[in-house]
Amino acid sequence: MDTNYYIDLENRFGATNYKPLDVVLTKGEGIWVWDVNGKKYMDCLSAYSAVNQGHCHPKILKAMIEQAEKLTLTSRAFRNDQLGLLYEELCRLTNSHMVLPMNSGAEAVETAIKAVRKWGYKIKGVPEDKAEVIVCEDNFHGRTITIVGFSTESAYRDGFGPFTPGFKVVPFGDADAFESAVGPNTVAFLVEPIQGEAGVIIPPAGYLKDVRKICDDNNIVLITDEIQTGLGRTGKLLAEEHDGIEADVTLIGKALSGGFYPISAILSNEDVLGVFMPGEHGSTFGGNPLASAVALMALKVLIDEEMIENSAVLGEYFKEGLKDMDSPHVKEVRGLGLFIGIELYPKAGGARRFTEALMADGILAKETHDNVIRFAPPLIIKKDEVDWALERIGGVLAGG
Ligand code: IF1
Repeated sequence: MDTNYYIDLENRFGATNYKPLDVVLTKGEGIWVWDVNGKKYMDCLSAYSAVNQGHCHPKILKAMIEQAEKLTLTSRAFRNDQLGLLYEELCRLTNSHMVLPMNSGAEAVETAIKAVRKWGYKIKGVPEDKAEVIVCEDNFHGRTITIVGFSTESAYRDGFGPFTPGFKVVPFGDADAFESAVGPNTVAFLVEPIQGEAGVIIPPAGYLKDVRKICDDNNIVLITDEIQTGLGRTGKLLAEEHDGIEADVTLIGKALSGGFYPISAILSNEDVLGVFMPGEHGSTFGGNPLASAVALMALKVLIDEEMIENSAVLGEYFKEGLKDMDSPHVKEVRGLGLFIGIELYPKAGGARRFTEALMADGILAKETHDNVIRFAPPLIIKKDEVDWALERIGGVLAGG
């Protein structure tokens, strides 16, 4: 069967909410994926950082198969012998006190919003139904009605109202603007350490430190969405470590399973997650033994195989290589670890033609917001593989 057969099937029967590059993948191993014609590509998207450990990591695969043969799902009506082990490991690694497992990133965000609202009423003493959460312009936190309701991107929100009230939007990277927006009923500030979808936007140095202090001074819960930046992507286990701060609530997902399974988690101190009483929140699949066993191994290989250090070292190397490139189109190269964006001048005619040219050359990368090409390969990439990519990216970006 050729590429067009699969594309036609998707076009005939699939909802129209995506416009993927026309490559049909059938196999993945490490940083490489293959299409149905046998052509090999370097994956520089990593499923939006869900496969930080590389495609089909053999140890995660083994853990998944072994657990699938034993027990996959109990629901939380009963206990299982994997979930507690995952809790303990997550708390140890991130210095958290409590964990709540969910499935998707958006569910983790929703859960955190529920938790901080309840915390606001029970602990902070905010009057009923008055809790307010402050978020940032150009945020991306997922696709539920509540989340798109506080998005500032019209494509994500238009036509989906009415929305959940109780959110205030401030510019990203501006701690003063956040402080000015704080009111007596502010319960939380929700922020991405680096805005991914907005175009790999890195806030000014000291931003998270300032935000941390403002939250402390005003008894506000700091929630960091590390669903994309977490688990080694930026060269640290959590991006907050770059700023030497600890959020009160940290959201992780994506690479928590190394791409094998949807699993997310809310990590917090006891104050915040401690507000949930039995029956007040849950999920059929959240915390199931298959997900827990997969996540345990996904975390183990991330650390044992030194992927986080590799992300820091080769991310810097990759970024410097991109900066050294002679291209009339490149306005800025920015990034942290293996989370890198190239912003093009508007006159370059948009990033899509470059991602299409890269695909022809054997590199899968994704444009975001018209003018940014994002490079986020699995964290196991090696130096000679970065060199291989740089050579091709240089060729594509040099063109007229
Ligand atoms: C899609 C973007 C990336 C996220 C952060 C929460 C979520 C995401 C910081 C929700 C999800 C995904 C969603 C995916 C594409 C991708 C994405 F371009 F849309 F913005 F990565 F940059 N917080 N991001 O990045 O997690 O519910 O999807 O598990 O196609 O929507 P989810």
